[in-house]
Amino acid sequence: MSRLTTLNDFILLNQQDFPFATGELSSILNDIALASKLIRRDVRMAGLADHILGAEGNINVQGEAQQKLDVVADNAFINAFMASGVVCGIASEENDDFVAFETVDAKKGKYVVLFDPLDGSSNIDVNVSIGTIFSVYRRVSMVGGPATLDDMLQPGTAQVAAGYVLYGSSTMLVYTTGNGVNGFTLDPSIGEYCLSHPSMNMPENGRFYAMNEGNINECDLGLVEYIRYCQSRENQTGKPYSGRYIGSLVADFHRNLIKGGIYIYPAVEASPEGRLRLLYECNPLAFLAEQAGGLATTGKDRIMDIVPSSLHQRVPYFVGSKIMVEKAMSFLK
Ligand code: AFP
Repeated sequence: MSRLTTLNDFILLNQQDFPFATGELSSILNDIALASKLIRRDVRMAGLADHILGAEGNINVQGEAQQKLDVVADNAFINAFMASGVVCGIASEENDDFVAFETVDAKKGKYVVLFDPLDGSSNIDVNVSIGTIFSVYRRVSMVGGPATLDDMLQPGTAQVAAGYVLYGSSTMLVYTTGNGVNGFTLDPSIGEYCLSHPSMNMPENGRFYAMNEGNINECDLGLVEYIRYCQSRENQTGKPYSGRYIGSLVADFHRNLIKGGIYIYPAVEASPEGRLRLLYECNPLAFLAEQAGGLATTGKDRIMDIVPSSLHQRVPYFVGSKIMVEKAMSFLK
């Protein structure tokens, strides 16, 4: 029997690929892995345990009803990072403002982590895949002081690591530190993430498109034409692409990463800036997409080049197989 490579083994083996290899980034990845196992445990109990299903009763800064599991997941990550001594602050979808950790040890941390603790959380109550998305940056403020807003508002090109956890039919952790993309599947019997998808490459082209087509009458006419093209026989497959939209960005992205495809959330009347958040949804998946040979743009510009102006900034998002994203962009006026 060949030996399993656990996430821990893999991180240790590849530590030298990371430009600032001091073991600190590795410890952040281990914290994320641990927090994700706690969340997975709760996700698996949804439907059985009262404290897990349903709304928390709060509305977050995005104007969305927080689910109980959103809050559980947010706390699991914050607690893991706060205790790490490596992370000086965080920003997340669930908190209006960023959090600068106050202990002396945390202030010595060189990193900040931006995350969406449970993406696609409206799918929790209906037993559909959800995910966690994360992005790690080196702080730009002075080590020893509190984390600042400038630490959080860095362009995607400054990310040192990014990834996601998908709580699906199995639980997977997929990440990059800028040296390709690797995927690990949780073996629940031993409680370890094991390398299952080494060196992931996104096919250059695909036959899946993912968009909330309920919005079609509110989009740019060029995009309407692109969707018609997807539904026609004019594309490279000679038959209509298959539409697949889960409503959990992580799950839609993961399918496209493996099989090839495009995910689109454009500017629409209700969300003229787009719906998805640049810092903890679009940038991390853009880093993964590019590392796997794909593309991520606003329809015009590269996502990772955007200099953020606020924590919860939204942008239009076109991400996936390179040829498909380029084709979609060619239709936009
Ligand atoms: P939630 O986490 O609030 O469910 O948002 C999910 C999400 O950010 C992304 O994961 C989905 O693809 C997208 O929003 C769904 O938005 P629509 O419901 O407007 O299609």
